[in-house]
Amino acid sequence: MRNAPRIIAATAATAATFALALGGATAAYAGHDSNPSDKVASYSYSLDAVQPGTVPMSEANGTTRVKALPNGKLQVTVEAWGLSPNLPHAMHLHGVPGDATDMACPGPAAAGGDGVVTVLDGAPFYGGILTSLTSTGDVSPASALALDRFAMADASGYLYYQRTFTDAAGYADAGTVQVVVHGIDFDGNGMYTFNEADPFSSRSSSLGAGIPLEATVPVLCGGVAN
Ligand SMILES: [Ca+2]
Ligand SMILES: [Cu+2]
Repeated sequence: MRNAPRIIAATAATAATFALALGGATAAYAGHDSNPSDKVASYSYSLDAVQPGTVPMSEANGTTRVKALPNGKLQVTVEAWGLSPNLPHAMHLHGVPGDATDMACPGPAAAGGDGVVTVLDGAPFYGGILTSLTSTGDVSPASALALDRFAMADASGYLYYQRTFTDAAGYADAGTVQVVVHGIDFDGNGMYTFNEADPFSSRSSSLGAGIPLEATVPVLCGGVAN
């Protein structure tokens, strides 16, 4: 059965699994400050490859800007190069809800024995999902894997994303979130699928045996702490 091409669809069950596995960081920021005299806080940083160089198609790079606007809105911009082309890339604000805690990004050493930094390998570094950086619709952790609503890389692997969120989780801690971009088409077949003939594409996501590793594997991460 795993030989059959299976493109990951944005099922609610899959998304819920993803959010749960990452701690389901859904705590509300009910008390955040929307005082109109707040200053704009803007954080720009690089997005760096998290995988060992031996992982195919993983040497991307990028930049991001997280801007907390005084009206309670959060603007997130992501620009990346070298991503797997013509595919959507799940992206999230990761972190720890509540008191500001600056997390970090995993490096290649987090890969462990299997040679790949999986979502769960990275979670102790970047925390759970605070906000799903979708292009339209819901932005909660429940949309973590809603691949039909994430930005696509173009044919050259370039991706541009910008969205302004209202009451996004992460607003209160805009300086402590990590931006994580996921998805690597290891075998270059243009799909996030299982491919038993490929040593990487044959693997399951750390989030579930039915999900291809390709769809969820982190490729880029960045944050103020890094
Ligand atoms: Ca593939
Ligand atoms: Cu993520």
